[in-house]
Amino acid sequence: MNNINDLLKELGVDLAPYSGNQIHSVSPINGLILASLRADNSAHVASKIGSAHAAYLQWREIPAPRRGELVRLFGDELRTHKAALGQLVTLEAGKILQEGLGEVQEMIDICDFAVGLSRQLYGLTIASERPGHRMMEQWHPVGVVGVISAFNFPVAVWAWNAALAFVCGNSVTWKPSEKTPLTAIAIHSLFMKAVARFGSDAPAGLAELIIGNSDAGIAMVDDRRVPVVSATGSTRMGRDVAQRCATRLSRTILELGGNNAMTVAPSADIEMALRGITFSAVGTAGQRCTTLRRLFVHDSVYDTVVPRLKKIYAGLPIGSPLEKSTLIGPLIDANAFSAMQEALNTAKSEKGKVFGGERAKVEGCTDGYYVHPALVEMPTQTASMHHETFAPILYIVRYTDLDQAIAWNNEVPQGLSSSIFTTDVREAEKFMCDSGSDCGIANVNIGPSGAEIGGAFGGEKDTGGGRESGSDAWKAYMRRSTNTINYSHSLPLAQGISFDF
Ligand code: UN1
Repeated sequence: MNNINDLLKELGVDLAPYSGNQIHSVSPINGLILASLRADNSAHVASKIGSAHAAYLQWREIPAPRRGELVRLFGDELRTHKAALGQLVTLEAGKILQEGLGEVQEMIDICDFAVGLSRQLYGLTIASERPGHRMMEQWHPVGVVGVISAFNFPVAVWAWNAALAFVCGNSVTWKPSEKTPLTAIAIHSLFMKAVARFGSDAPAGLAELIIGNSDAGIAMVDDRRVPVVSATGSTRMGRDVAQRCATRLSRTILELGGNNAMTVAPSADIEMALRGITFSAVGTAGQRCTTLRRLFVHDSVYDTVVPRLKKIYAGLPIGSPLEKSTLIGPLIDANAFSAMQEALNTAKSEKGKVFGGERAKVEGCTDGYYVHPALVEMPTQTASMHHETFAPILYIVRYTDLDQAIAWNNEVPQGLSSSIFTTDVREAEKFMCDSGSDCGIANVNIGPSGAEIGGAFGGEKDTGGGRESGSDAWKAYMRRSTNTINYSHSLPLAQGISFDF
């Protein structure tokens, strides 16, 4: 089923309340408009945040395991509609069907995680220095969580944030990318189905959706009733969000640009490394924040790895992401294509040898921007390699010394993901130790992309420092209260202070 109207119908989406002419959902597959929608203005945003705040005041009273039940029901909706939703992601974001389905699976996984978490929002008990006293920590809901998401993971990123936020007792307002409003509307309507099945203790306004341009996002970020803003996208956008939130001293969870590297060491399992490189460099047409962008290959294996890689690249099926055999779908739009060409030209001016990178013709999709993924052999790590270009460009540099490769890994402003292929335990541990990779993710014998939801996801430096998804990332969606309880008959002061009167 590739017809947009059939898909929306199956997902229970009614576009009537959203119809307008300000936001256009354009399919990157063929450049055709899927739907035209109206944009929320700042008054709409304020009113949605008002409803979300009122919903939070009620929702926080519901016991956390019961809140988990709503997320469980939502996960059920996702399971039921996985195929249709995966296809919608493919139509609107252009990623291949396998990856569209994978993204929905990530949502299901985080729902399962959050349901378990709803019975595990543990606080500590701490030994008090005073007799007859006990200290403990409690975790409380924080309020309205504002989520900003990007086109490339149009549904999963919201789910990582929202599933945790809901079990933690918060409400959520969501400003998705203006390039992918339909997937957001579909998710919103599936969530509302779960709310209807859950019953009346889920307040209206628990999940609010803001369809609009960046001014609508700014209105949300500037609203004092939003104590946590979780933003995924470019470093430029994240810096603006961080500055605005700093003005009103609200919290941010930032998941911004990546410029992820892989080191292929002399002892690497080359077949595995080639699989890892290819998936992480060309998957999602190079448009993941975790995409492999820089490859450091040891001198002793360079002349094996690079020719093999060129051969693999030359045979990769490029085409409509709706075709089962396609592995490389389109770039999101014309701007992404120009940015890629510009980056390749700069690489040439830095003595890079470019393989691939041209526009690819795909029959029936003439207005889509399809490209041959590019390999660029560089003499060393050059200035342009410090920038993230959201396209399938893989720069390759030869190295001789692991310290040099780790230094290059860490030299760029971004710090999201990294990996090493080696079968030498010393090298693997060195790569992951205190003086190894400085990224939020450091993998051994797998590529830098395709993280599971169980780990905390995010990175350092220009990546923004936030952590989402698994591990203890939930703590960012709660406020901590430290409680000291005196069950004695006297009032000793801490630090032994005497204050007698
Ligand atoms: C993103 O590109 O914004 O690790 C997220 C991965 C996916 C998430 C990517 N699980 O590649």
